[in-house]
Amino acid sequence: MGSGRTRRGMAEIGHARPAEVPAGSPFPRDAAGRDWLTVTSPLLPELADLVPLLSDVLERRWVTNHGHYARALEEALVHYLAVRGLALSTSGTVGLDLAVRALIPDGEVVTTGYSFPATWHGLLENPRWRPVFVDVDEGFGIDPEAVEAAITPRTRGILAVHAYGLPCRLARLEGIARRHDLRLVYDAAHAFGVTVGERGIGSFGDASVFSFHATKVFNTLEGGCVTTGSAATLDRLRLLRNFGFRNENEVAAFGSNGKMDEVRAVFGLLNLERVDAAIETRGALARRYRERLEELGIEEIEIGIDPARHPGVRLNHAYFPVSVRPGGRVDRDGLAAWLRDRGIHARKYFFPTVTTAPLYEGLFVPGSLPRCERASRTTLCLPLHAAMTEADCERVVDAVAGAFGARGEAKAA
Ligand code: T4K
Repeated sequence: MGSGRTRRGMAEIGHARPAEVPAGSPFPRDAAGRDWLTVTSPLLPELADLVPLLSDVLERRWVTNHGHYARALEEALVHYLAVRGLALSTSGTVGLDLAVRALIPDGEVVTTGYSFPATWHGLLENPRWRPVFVDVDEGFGIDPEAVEAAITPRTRGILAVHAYGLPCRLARLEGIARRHDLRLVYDAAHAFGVTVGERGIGSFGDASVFSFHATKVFNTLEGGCVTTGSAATLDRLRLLRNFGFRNENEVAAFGSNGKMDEVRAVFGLLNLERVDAAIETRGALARRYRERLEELGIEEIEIGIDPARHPGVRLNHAYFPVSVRPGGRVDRDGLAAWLRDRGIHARKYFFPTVTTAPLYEGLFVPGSLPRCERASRTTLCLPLHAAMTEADCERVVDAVAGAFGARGEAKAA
């Protein structure tokens, strides 16, 4: 009887939809009855492929703490990401915390003012470190010159972000880190699968942190990892993600809990099989966006990523950022609202950021981050994910055209 009630309850939950659908949910339909087109949608395995692996997890009765599937995923990712060492974590945020703790001595950490708050909240919350925010270059990456100018006798590390999966100025940053004896950690949350020449993006710097959140190119629902070329750092990362236990009789560091469970590892292993196809689809859609937007020639819109400017780099097309020039017919917020009214949920990544959120007032010199400020106020990420079709892409382009009175929707009206 008890189990019958449980089954009924689960069926109800399975069919439940929130009475009031939150903004941005994939559930509602637009006025024309079309599904919302969200900025992203998770890569997910087939149920039929999940079932045997999840049954195996249940049978093993080993569901977390470096289990069979977590170890298999670590091994597979070392190979896929072309890195020497890798520690899975429960999220990208926890991965950042582990990497900073493992590598950066107490002091100042020079970082970018243009990112998702997860990049610096750990630094801000812990008095051991003080983030020093510097501006981005003409792309979206931290400006190496600004990094060098911000170095003081108290500086201990650099925390750079491969925003939208675009590699930072790697050689310049490595040179600065070497010259000033600083640890270099990359927030590679967006950069899964990116390669530079023969090298995986996670092989640069002292460590790189990836996010495996559902919204990323590759996901384990929630999750992440830290990659490093140093055996000593890997050992430290493993210690820190397991409460500091070296073995059951020895606790050797003030660690916390950053372990990935077996269910998520299973999702990861299955998604890994599909991620190259997903990146290819994303790439084709990004090319189509580019072609169609260039055809439209809307002077207020600048496409954020130009693959031609990254020779030798395999991009992952994690995002499709466009910059909307202020003072034109429609600004960024106007375009976001226009698209939203048409069932398209583009996102203002990264808004708010350091310069655009009152929370961070007093943490940087006002006026010192003009490019961050501009990027945060003008950038909009259009929907881009592997479940999209070319027709979805056209729908977005038509809506953008309509917003600026260009072809497409406006012409059709
Ligand atoms: N560093 C950087 C540079 C980052 O961007 C992030 C995270 C991190 C570090 C930290 O990594 P994690 O600790 O998260 O592993 C999302 C993600 O939650 C966040 O991971 C990500 N960056 C950030 C850029 O985006 P929100 O608040 O925009 O997510 P949300 O819930 O609005 O989802 C966005 C869209 O995705 C929805 O409109 C629909 C779609 N979606 C989302 C979920 C969760 C789905 O279709 N299904 C889903 O299950 O932050």
